Amino acid sequence: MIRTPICDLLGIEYPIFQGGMAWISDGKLAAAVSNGGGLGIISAMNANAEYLKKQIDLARSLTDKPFGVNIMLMSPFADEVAKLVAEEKVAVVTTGAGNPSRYMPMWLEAGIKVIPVVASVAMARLVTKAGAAAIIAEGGESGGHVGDLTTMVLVPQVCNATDLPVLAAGGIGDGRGVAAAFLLGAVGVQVGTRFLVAEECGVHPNYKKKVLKANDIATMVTGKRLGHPVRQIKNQFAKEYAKAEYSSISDEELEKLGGGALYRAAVEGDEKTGDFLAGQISGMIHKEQPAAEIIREMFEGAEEVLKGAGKWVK
Ligand code: TUI
Repeated sequence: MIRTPICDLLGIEYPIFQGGMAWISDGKLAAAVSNGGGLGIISAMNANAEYLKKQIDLARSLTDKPFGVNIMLMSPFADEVAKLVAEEKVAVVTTGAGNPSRYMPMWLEAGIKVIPVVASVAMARLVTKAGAAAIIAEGGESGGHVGDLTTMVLVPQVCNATDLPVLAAGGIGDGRGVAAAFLLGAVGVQVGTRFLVAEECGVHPNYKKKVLKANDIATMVTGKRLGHPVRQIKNQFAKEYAKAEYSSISDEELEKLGGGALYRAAVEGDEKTGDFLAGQISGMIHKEQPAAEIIREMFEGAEEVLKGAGKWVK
């Protein structure tokens, strides 16, 4: 059995979070992950408080276990969803794509455990001072909005910079990845892409198919010109967007080109014009499974690897 301080802090069985994926991580998926012993997370994405309230109610109807909400700080509705999670007193709030400091006093006042996703040591230091309960260090192997550093170099540097528990994210898809995260100093992991193909995940079947068919070099990063690099599976949309980034079109036109593309992928399953955000571990995923089975498999695998980890030490 693998148990770490993050299990006791949150009252969960396995030290694993399911990443907040826009248009993908809803109340149903979050509840399935929490029922499987991890921490399920609802994505507040770019939606308003009314949407989020429905998803929180749905999760509460499906599980008695703790779950979290991920707030994407660049969302135009960040203020109203930030207020809602405080009113609802959700167990955990994770944040992404920015600095959560302006909301921290309100969340801490509500007794929420705030666990920001960071992509740099500077942000890890800042959220430590602001009262975070733990930190998720996410490397650029992940899907969606990515930083520059890999998980391999980010996690140990974040561990050196804070006394808080650190979870590793980005590039973790099986037991070997979980074991590696522990060896880098983390006490838990956050996994997005592998839960995308969970049976309980309601994303469009074409999205799952794209991830299941992907190989090691199937993803690419676009969006650097506008300062928001995003990792996704290479397809017509991603290639055309990449080409446009190096053309003479204006930033406004480029922004327009990206609008609605994730919705077209996740909800409509449009393989050509959709934007299929996914991490570099896509090439390691070959089957759809229940969320609880994914968790069990990853931790049984990690246990085996960790038990044999001393074999080169003479
Ligand atoms: O946030 C994510 N993943 C995401 S957000 C998203 S929605 C989106 N769509 C289009 C463009 C941009 C975003 C899709 N996937 N992961 C967590 C994460 N946070 N990765 C990187 C960061 C991050 C970046 C900068 C955290 C803090 C930060 O601080 C900025 C600053 O102020 O220094």
